[in-house]
Amino acid sequence: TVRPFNEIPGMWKNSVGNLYTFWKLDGFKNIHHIMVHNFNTFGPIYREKIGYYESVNIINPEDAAILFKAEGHYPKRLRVEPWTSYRDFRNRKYGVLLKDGEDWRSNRVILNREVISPKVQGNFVPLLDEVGQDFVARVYKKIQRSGQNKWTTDLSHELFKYALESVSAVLYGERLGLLLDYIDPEAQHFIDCITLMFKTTCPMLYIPPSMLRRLGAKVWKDHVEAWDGIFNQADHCIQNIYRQLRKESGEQNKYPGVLASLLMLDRLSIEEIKASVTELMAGGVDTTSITLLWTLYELARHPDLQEELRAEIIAARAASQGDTVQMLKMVPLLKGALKETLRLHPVAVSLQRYLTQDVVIQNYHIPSGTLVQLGLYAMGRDYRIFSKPEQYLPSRWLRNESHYFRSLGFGFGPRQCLGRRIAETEMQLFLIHMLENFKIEKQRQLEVRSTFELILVPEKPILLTIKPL
Ligand code: HEM
Ligand code: 2DC
Repeated sequence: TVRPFNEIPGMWKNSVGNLYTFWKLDGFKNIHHIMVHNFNTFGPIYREKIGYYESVNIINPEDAAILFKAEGHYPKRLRVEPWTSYRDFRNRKYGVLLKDGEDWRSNRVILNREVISPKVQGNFVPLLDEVGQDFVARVYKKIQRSGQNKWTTDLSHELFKYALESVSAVLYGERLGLLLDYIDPEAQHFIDCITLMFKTTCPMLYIPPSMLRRLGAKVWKDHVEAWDGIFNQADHCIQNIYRQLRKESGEQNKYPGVLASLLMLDRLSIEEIKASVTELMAGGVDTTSITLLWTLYELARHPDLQEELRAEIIAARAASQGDTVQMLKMVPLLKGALKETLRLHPVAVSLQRYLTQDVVIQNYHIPSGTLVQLGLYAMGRDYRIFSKPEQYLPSRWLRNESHYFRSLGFGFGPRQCLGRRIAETEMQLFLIHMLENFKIEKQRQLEVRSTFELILVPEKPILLTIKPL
């Protein structure tokens, strides 16, 4: 017999007390470890209430399948209140990230065609390939300047620039030139604003932003300043393209980029295009750069695997005879490596959906409307779900063990990551170029753990040494 909702284990009765314990445990930074701890204490399902939001947490792939089958036609995830508050405060439109219902769906189907459908990947590859080549050239320069035939550095700042250059190339169809010697202070400011925006979001997940706003709290002011910086820079880029488009019809055969395609298509209002393109530009920086940093870190720790990947890439390069789109179909281990990175170091600590129908999970009845969270970080590290979960083994994704609802780094279904194709292509090309040219090594260093800054990021700088092959 199915057990009632109220019998789900967990600490969901005293939300204020929970918020206090959470805060004492430095929960803002440790939410992923706290979730692992809770699954170990309560088992594969638990209820919780922290501050103003209440949820049911699950960890098993089979339960994830039930969740996503009950997400309905307009899948809705946890609303990031500080992000909607900012837009309401400044009177800006929500983009696809923050919209819900029919408004979300009608925008999303149009964006899908220009951003994530298989037909556009071919347009992105030449642009992203060029950015990858420029990154390699920049690294050679740094190595040369060091005078030691190697370069030891915390690559994160370079990776942020690589990611912004990549996503801008795709969105605007032209290069910003961020990988040149001269650092554009505006681009650097944009990058800093995104990091600040993520950081200042965390405390406001649990304390209503409207309250912090009335109190004149610093965290709200910083958050507004960060989004202002993001929107100003994006507006600037968008205006540029808009003006160009009105002046001339552009070169006929050149792919004009996502923004120009959307403007010419004329199915979304300019304000709607602006809102979503800004979200794409902001969403495309920290996510891919940090995933690449973790991947380089893992490859530095596993030199044999690094060799194996290099061999796969060299063979694919030869077999594809200069057709890069073709080449990307010949690197399964490399794709496995990226999945493996997202298993151990996911960007999103959890995936969430509001149920649109009653379901039974772990023999508990859960009513329609409940917010259910899948603990993505906890799932990736659970030995009941992955064999030898602590080991970085890209080949596990090539073997025929079950992958059923286990590769969820980009989310799932119609509400999954809109930037997924851009992110995957950009990361694959980056690793291809890096491994074709350099060896990645690392200092002797203890394990680097994750810390929660809305997205999960390395708790401390990762120092890598890059040597020419
Ligand atoms: C949504 C992960 C890169 C833009 C999401 C979601 C996840 C995610 C987990 C929520 C999906 C869901 O609820 O099912 C990642 C990871 C990335 C990445 C792991 C890179 C390694 C990007 C990039 C962009 C982007 C490069 C922009 C170019 C977005 C947008 C949404 C989203 C706009 C919201 C989509 C919607 O609500 O319809 N991403 N992302 N992401 N991501 Fe990404
Ligand atoms: C954060 O409890 C923890 O891809 C919360 O590119 C639940 C939650 C809700 C939505 C998630 C968020 C978490 C992490 C960051 C995500 C976001 C949805 C999209 C966003 C996963 C798990 C991200 C990083 C987007 C951001 C685009 C933005 C900068 C314009």
